[in-house]
Amino acid sequence: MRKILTVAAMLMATSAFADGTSSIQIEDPVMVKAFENARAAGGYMMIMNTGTEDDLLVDVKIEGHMAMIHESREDDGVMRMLHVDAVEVPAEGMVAFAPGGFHVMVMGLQPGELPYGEIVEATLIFDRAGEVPVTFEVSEKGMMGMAHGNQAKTN
Ligand SMILES: [Cu+2]
Repeated sequence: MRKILTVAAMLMATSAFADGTSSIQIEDPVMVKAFENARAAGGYMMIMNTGTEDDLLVDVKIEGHMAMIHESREDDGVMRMLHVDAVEVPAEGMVAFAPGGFHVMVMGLQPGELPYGEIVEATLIFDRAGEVPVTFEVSEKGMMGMAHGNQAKTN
């Protein structure tokens, strides 16, 4: 009997993450291109975790596009972008996706794809919160896009 109760308790704990009330909130999403026909775009936003447990952003999906999580890092004075497998969003904390740091990278864009003003529906995938939709609007490079000026450099 004790075993059955334990299993039931585990099932209840698991279903708590699938009830549609996500503890993840996204604010100020924007997708920036360095220039109109740029081959890549960078997605920026604030990710807030209002829950009491740490969460992990593990993937990003945009239908019809190749998207991944990148981090810009300065290494001996050279700005590099690295693919990251996961970004921790601490309990009752937040993580900024901003120029010079984390961003959603969309690559392989053809001329005319994702014009300024286009709405891009993306899905962020979290370890605990599951799928969280986010709507980016493609914007012209302003202060927000500065960090992507070096993306064509390999060294
Ligand atoms: Cu990038």
